[in-house]
Amino acid sequence: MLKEKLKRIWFVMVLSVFFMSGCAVATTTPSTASQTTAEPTVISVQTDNSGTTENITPSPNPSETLNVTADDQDGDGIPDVVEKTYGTNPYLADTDGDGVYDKTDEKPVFAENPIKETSTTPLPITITDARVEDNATADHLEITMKNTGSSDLSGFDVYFTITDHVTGAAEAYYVVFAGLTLPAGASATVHFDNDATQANHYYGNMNGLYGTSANGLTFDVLLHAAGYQPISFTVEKAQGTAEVAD
Ligand SMILES: [Ca+2]
Ligand SMILES: [Ca+2]
Ligand SMILES: [Ca+2]
Repeated sequence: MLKEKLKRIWFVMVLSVFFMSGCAVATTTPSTASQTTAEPTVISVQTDNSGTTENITPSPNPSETLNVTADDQDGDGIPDVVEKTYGTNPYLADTDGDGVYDKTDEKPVFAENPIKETSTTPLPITITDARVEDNATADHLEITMKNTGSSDLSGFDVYFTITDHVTGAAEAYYVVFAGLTLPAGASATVHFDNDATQANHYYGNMNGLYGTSANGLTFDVLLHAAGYQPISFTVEKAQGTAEVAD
């Protein structure tokens, strides 16, 4: 009897070792499988990103520092009164938004277009109003847009040129609509009036053509949101007196 009992105990021990080693294999297999599936997920994300947008947001030259004083409100090294002579914005160190501060920018009021969007997905935006005069307050570039899609939109930026009808002089500006998210179905009005204390208000250069030329002006606007094909439209300013500076 004792011999039989010892045999059964030995048999149970052998079975236990067998199952334990089997379990070890079983726990290893899913771990290997999860690593295999994780790899293509990362690759597909990278592919999507590079395929939809190549937009570049310029940033100020890190080798330059700003030194704000009473006479130089934006700290770009050009006194406020001299900015008027230069035709640059005394409230903004980088008037044209190209990433180079006014003092060292060879063309401080002419930015190259940095919007390099490759997406062909239509931007679900309708421009319901765009004006550069007859504003409710002091005249400035003002754009009202409606999100006609079913998703919230963000990542807006705009590039616009201003051309003088008589002299042919031209300026070009790039502006990022920082902090602007437009919910599906909603409208928003953006202003270029230097009133940066209010939401949806951005900088506008009243020392440039818009504020100094009495000739008719054409604004060619390129509006973009990340992942969508940009839309373009034109706004005209009639011949008349120059707008009030600042
Ligand atoms: Ca300045
Ligand atoms: Ca400036
Ligand atoms: Ca600049």
